[in-house]
Amino acid sequence: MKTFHNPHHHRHAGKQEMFRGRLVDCHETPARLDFVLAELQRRQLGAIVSTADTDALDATLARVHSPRYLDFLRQAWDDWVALDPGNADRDALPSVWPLPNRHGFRTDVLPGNFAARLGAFAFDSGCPLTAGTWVAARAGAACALAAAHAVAAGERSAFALTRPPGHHAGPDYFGGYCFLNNAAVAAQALRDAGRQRVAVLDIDYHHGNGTQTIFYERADVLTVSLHGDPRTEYPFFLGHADERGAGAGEGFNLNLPLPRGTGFGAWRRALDVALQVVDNFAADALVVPMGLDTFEGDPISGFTLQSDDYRAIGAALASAGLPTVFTFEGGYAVDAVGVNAVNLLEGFQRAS
Ligand code: Q9C
Ligand code: ZN
Repeated sequence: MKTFHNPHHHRHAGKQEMFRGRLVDCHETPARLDFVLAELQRRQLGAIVSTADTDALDATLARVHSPRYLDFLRQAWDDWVALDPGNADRDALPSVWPLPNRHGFRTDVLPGNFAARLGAFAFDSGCPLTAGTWVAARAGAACALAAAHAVAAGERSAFALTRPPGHHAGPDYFGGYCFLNNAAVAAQALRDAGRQRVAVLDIDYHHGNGTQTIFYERADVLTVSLHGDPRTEYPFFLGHADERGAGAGEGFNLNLPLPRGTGFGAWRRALDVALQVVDNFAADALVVPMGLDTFEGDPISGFTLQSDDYRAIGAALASAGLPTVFTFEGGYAVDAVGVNAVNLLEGFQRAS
């Protein structure tokens, strides 16, 4: 399996995230990707290609994110520093929100004040935006695009070693360590390359709210997510079992929330349900937002999967028999994330 690796990923390195009234060190660090890369090299899974080419990216990005969000993100760092020259040494975190859809707060008129604009495009204060965020996120999305193109051209599978992650980023917002939705870019690129029905099967611990929302009213992209129940787990405000899609997309979204503490047996049964739904959809390509934060040792999550379980997950995903793009999402047990990621990919490859 070929890996498309983002050589600019380290330019996104947040210092601290707001958590329950305190600033704590960021969980989503460059070391995460470095561990995966080192393990891929050690186990020789396949060629590793550095990809930052963004020439073809804008057209795909424009199909999954709004123009005003992309404008915002492109300019965000300069606007942050213009707000206060001292900000050059500080990450941007939002501190005021319009509460869309509630209380009449408006988002149709964007404030001139950048701190306010930051809140209009963010849904949490745990996702620092830094000097290198735009460059890193764009190069990451370019990896997702390249992986989709490889699969569209006939490869059985490809791995987009994206960082920052993407599945929480929605049509016009960032949050949950995500800025550009890499999995949505891959799914859209597969559609644009002529695949008629694309399934997204999100196995990160957290609900893939961004991807769900981007495709919620579409019947050509099925979104399925297995995750910690949002009644107790981030992102809290989306990811319930009764969200089934809307309009033309009705019936084309499936959420399988699982309680905190879920182990591999129950998780694996939920995966079988997900795979059956993908099979019924008659997908001709699959995108897997691959979070490894379902691992027992993950510091911010609540499932109890073990390193060997990821091999079995890879094999189960291969049994769908579909051309498959993997994107790298969460996984914060830094010294295990490389082994867990490559176990899954190797499990897939051996079963293919
Ligand atoms: N102190 C992904 O896995 N809140 N994002 C965590 C921990 C946000 C996770 C709070 C978790 C976001 C891609
Ligand atoms: Zn996650």
